Amino acid sequence: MKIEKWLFVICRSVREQGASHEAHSSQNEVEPSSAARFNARTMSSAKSLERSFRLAIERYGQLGVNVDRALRALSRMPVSLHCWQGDDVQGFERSRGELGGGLAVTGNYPGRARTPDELRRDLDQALALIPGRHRLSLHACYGEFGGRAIDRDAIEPRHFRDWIAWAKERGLGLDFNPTCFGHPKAADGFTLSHRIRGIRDFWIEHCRRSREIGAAMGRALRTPCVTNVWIPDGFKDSPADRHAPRERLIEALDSVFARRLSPQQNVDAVESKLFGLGAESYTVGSHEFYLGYAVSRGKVLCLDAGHFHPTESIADKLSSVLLYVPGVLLHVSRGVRWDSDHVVTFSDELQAIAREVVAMRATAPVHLGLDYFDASINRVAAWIIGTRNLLRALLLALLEPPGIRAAERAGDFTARLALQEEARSLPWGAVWDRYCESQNVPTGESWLSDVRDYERAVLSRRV
Ligand SMILES: [Mn+2]
Repeated sequence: MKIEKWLFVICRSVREQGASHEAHSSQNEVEPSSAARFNARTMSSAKSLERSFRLAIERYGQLGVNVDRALRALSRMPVSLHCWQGDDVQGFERSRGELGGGLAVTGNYPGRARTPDELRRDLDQALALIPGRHRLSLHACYGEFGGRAIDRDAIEPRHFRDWIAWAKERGLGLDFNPTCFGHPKAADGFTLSHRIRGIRDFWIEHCRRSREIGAAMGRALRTPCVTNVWIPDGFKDSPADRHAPRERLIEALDSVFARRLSPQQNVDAVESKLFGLGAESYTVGSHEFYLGYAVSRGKVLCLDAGHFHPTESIADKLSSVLLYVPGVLLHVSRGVRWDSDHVVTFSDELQAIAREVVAMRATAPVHLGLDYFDASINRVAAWIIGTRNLLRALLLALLEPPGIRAAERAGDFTARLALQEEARSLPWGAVWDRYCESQNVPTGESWLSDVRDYERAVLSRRV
């Protein structure tokens, strides 16, 4: 894109930013001074931002990188935000037991969303500060049941009507997950592989219905819903029989997936895990189990960054598994010592994952999702920090100088390493700022003051 055109886009974006921010402010009862402050800030920074961007285009141009193409590619990479960050995985069922399932949310920061409307409002606030158009991943326990006790084997698409309407209005896609934890029938740590047939059947019915709900979402929103099955099943201590639960799980999954659904509406994914709290010795749905299942049944494989040994990276797995499975769903997370679901930071690991996503995206679909829950900080900020980091890492990968690959192809590993390291300090931050501007969201850390305003006006009143 020519510089003059970029200037035009910057001016337009500054205008729209002011307008959209004001509209947003009244909707969320934020003081008007925030919008004025935002406008002044944006106007004064637009010029220096444009200068930096111009220099960045020049520098990347010298290395054969087309910045414009990278930005267009980034705008076509939706990230599925996980609804459960907003309320500590509580959901909206009438009665709710212990979270269980080997999961644990830590922290007691005030302002947790307690109703579907509060959660949607928080998501609107987060999405207003994240560049691009994205998706929302819902768990089954986030249905709207009108105060009635609807058990998991009785959920229907109508319980997600308001979520679908909300997503449609905003042009967002939805993804879905059966909730196989936090329920009396999961209290002993087993669901689809339970030794008692009646309990297995209960969870099979729940997962079947979840797929139908996913298809209803995909149909209504005209974008396939990725419905991801994860179960917590496992033993605290060494099992006497590792084989039988896995045989039962295969049979149960085959029942869940028996009905063929249109891939235009619903895409099935399966997610493995290494261990969970209380299931330290054995997990029925291990990586090997689900890799084999996904390959033999043609399912999308979900790779969660926190579900492997601490030194094992999912970045290296993409190029292998995509040789065999029709697609991958990534659960981008950050384990610290264990699967602790910390907010995603701009780590080497994240950059490695994003690099592989970009490298593999032409080969097979890679669906991007987040999966973490931190209740010790502002929950809206947690969404924004994690999502902006993933997008930033994807941008860095899209801006990778082609000389790195060329050096490898030529067998020049000295140049490969030299160029890889030099690429770290290229002016990609200016390109990121430009992207935020063009998508009408704040650049740099200025989004934080919007979150603070929202915290004062909305979150702090939830007592
Ligand atoms: Mn996950």
